[in-house]
Amino acid sequence: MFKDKKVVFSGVQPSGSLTIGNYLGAIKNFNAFSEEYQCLYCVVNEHAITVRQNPADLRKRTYETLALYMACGLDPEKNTLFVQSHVAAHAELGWILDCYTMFGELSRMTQFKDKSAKNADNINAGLFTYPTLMAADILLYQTELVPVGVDQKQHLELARDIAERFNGIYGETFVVPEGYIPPVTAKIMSLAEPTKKMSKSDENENAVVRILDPRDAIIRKFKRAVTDSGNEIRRGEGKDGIENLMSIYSAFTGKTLDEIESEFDGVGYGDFKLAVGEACADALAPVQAEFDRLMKDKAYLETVMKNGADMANYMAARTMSKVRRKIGFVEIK
Ligand code: ATP
Ligand code: LTN
Repeated sequence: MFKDKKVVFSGVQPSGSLTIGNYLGAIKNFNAFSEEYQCLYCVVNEHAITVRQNPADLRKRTYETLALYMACGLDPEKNTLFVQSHVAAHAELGWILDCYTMFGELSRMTQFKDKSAKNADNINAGLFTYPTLMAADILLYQTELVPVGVDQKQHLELARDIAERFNGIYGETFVVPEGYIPPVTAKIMSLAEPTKKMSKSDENENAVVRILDPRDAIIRKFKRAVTDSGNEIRRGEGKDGIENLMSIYSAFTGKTLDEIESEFDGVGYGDFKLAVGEACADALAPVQAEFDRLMKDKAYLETVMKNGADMANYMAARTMSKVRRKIGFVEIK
């Protein structure tokens, strides 16, 4: 059925309750590819354990992340939705690619530096090789396009380098993937520190708006968002906080940044923040309702996982047999 379609792959870690950064920077854009491409969207639970996770929470968030994919509009009939640990080939190819990735390359990854600083008591080897597992996720399916937020650009470039290196040694084996980074919402910033990325694992609850936050919490968090000492709703030097709110408002209403500047000409920060909070809460309400409905039916979620895993395993097996043959691993029937 999918034979001639190009492949799109992306993943989200079940490492916390998803934020509007995950939604606007990644998941919301996934829908656009479903007709034209063969899309695989993965819950990357193996990536999540690079930071210590409570087992019960990890299990629960795996269901939740899958349900959120669907609540955000991804139809499991049109997309392959699956869980990383259900396809053993991710870990297998991850190991193989470790052997074609340099220590120096991994040492330069900014996410590794950031996460090592945040988790100083647990700088494990998996945190260091996280990007080779991500390269394996992508290369396993001969992916052409990877929709992600801008924070993943460096990992994506490494995945391309690894693919090219492997192809250079063994001949054409992997498709070299391209990133798709959305124009306005590639990096939603923290509401508390608008020069920092909004991150689902942030300890400050006021810094993050979560897709599942109740309406009053969403509005309250936007009201408290850190801005600047000025009073104009426009882009500019030192206006990171306002610019971030403008991007969020733009994404939820479809208005351009120019339109927003004229709409709020002469309006104070307080009223603008309320408008952003309301637009965000309105847009998320149907997603939340659908999420609640889906979470009541675990059996259905498990059927989706199982079907997704079957399709992903089938596709991964084709790449793996090619890889093993090229490297010189003996295959037995
Ligand atoms: P963590 O805090 O656990 O590191 P995270 O919030 O960074 O998690 P990931 O699961 O690592 O989320 O990312 C899933 C997708 O969401 C990726 O494509 C990532 O680029 C995107 N994304 C994450 N945060 C943002 C953000 N603030 N703005 C835009 N895109 C984002
Ligand atoms: N590293 C990504 C999550 C991720 C991913 C992927 C994204 C793991 N594997 C493959 C795209 C393609 C992150 O967002 N931190």
